Order: sequence, then C-alpha cells, then structure tokens
Amino acid sequence: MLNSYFSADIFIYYHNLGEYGMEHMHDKTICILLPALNEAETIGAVIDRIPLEQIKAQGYEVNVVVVDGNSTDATGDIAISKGARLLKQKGKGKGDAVQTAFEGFEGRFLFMLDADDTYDPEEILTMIPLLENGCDVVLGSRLNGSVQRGAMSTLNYVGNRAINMTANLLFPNGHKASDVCTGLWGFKEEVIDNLDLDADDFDIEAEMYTKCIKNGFKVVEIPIAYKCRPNETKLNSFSDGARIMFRLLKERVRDNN
Ligand SMILES: Nc1nc2c(ncn2[C@@H]2O[C@H](COP(=O)(O)OP(=O)(O)OP(=O)(O)O)[C@@H](O)[C@H]2O)c(=O)[nH]1
Ligand SMILES: [Mg+2]
Repeated sequence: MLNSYFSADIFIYYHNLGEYGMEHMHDKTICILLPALNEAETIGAVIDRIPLEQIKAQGYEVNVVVVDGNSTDATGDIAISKGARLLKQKGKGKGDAVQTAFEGFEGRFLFMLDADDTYDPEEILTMIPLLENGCDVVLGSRLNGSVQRGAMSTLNYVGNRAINMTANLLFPNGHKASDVCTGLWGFKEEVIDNLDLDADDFDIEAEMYTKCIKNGFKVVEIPIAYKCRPNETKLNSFSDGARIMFRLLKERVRDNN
C-alpha cells in the first residue's frame, strides 16, 4: 500500500497511476499528525487552522491524521467530522501514539503538532521550504520565540532550560537545541524511516531529538509562539521531567552511532 492513511478511493486512484505516477504522488504528499487524548475542546479549532489551501497551492496532497489515545470525549468524532483520518493508538502514552502513526506513514514530509491549540498550524508554511531546501528536521522553538503569559509554568520553564542544557552537553556535536520538548516538528520521510523509536511517554521528543543528532540529520529551528492551554495538561512536571532527563542519558550511553 502506498500510504496507509489514504482512504480507499484515493488508494485505488493511485494504483491506476502506474509506477511513475505513484512515485510522483508520493513526493507530493504531506501528513499533518495530531496526537490527541481527550482534546474535544480544541481539536476542531486546530484542524480548522491548518492552512490546507495554501499547502495545496504548492502542489501537495495533505492528509490530516489524528492519532487518538482512546479518548473518552468526542475527540475522535470531531476529528472525523473535520475530515481528518482517525488512527487508534495500540498502547498508552504520547510516545506510543507517535510510534503508531509513524509506522503507517509514507509521503514526503510529516508535520506533527499537539492538538491542544497551543501551537499555530500556520508555522508549517515556514517549515515546508526549509525541508525542501536541505534540512531534514525542523523544530518550532518556543523558547527562542514567544511564550504567552501563563502558557508555561515557572517550573516547566526551568525544566525545559535544564533539559536543553543537558541535551547540548551530552550531544555537543549536534545542533544547539533551544527547545527539545517542543510539540511542533517537521520531518522528511527518510528521518521517520530511520528513527526506530521506543519511548512510550513524554520522553518521545527527547528520543526523537537525540536520534536525529546521532543519525547525522540536519536539524534546524524556527522561533514560534506558544499559547495557553485552555484545559488540563496530561504532563506531570516532576515524573515526566525525570523521564525526559533519563531518556537523554539513556540515548547517550546506548548505541553510540
Ligand atoms: N494519542 C495520545 N495523545 C496524547 C497522549 N498524551 C498526551 N497526548 C497528546 O499530546 C499532546 C501533548 O500533551 P500535553 O498534555 O499538551 O503535554 P504538553 O504539551 O507537554 O504540556 P502542556 O504545556 O501543559 O500543554 C496533546 O495534544 C495531547 O492530547 C496519549 O497518551 N495518547
Ligand atoms: Mg500541550
């Protein structure tokens, strides 16, 4: 199957294109991935704010995919009503959701952002040309951009700074990270194919970042705005912060490629 996110009619259409056509369409496909657990309050607004027409005007097909952590609210129904594809993750945790979604991905670029309406989907328009012109991974940096008052607690701000310092200390040959834990990422397909992720929780970003550096991918950052979350976070600053630090250390000592 060319792309397991495609609906059946598109799938049949691609199969009739023949080898050249399939290759051509594959190069023109972008996935926008939204991991979501009980985000009924915000998921509709996030999908609505994706600049679909502007991306399509650049010649891309766009698949909006919501990977749902078995939400108990209307997250899935709203996602479908907005035209997104719904994937159910296999296990638990944000990292598990990301792994589920990455497994089914084929296309040119994948963009991932949180479904809690804290990131601006319009930033994807800035990220596309960077990926088209030699960058492998683009991160949206909140800490080099702007953080709305109240969007990040002092504890989380200090924790994020400590995580970035640790990442830069442990991976000194890498790109100088300013926001490893950002929820806004853009990847080329070959990056997705080579990350081989196993973090199930909120340490997924630390694993993605360190594996990008270890694989020698070209990582760049753009400054972005970070807004207040209107509802409950799923992150625990202490336990998840510790898990992220542990992940950085683990990635430093294990297979040092
Ligand atoms: N599918 C899935 N998504 C999850 C899971 N846990 C969190 N998410 C989503 O991952 C994104 C990030 O989670 P948040 O709770 O916002 O964590 P955060 O952005 O690090 O923390 P805040 O700054 O407080 O928002 C959100 O879109 C969540 O809905 C999960 O277990 N499964
Ligand atoms: Mg969030």
